[in-house]
Amino acid sequence: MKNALSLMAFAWLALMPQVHAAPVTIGDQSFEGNGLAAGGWSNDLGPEWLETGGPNSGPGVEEWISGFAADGTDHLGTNFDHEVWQDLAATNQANTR
Ligand SMILES: [Ca+2]
Ligand SMILES: [Ca+2]
Repeated sequence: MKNALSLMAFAWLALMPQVHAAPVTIGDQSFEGNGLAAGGWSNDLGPEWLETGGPNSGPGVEEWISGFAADGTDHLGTNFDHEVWQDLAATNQANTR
């Protein structure tokens, strides 16, 4: 009987639908996409990134500070409490990575 229950439990687990993680694309994830010149900066984080106050708002910039590297040459700089985000094609589910 114990072997039959174990076999049934195994068969049930084998037939359960499985949830698989899928990669989520994050556009311009390192702010290298807008092609700044050395020492340059831009208020425009788009089209991938959105920010408080809408496109081209001043408190959020992409910048290239010579001598400072963060995964390439360009990085994000913001004023305190300024938000920058992307609306992705997938929603993060609880208890997933
Ligand atoms: Ca970068
Ligand atoms: Ca901006």
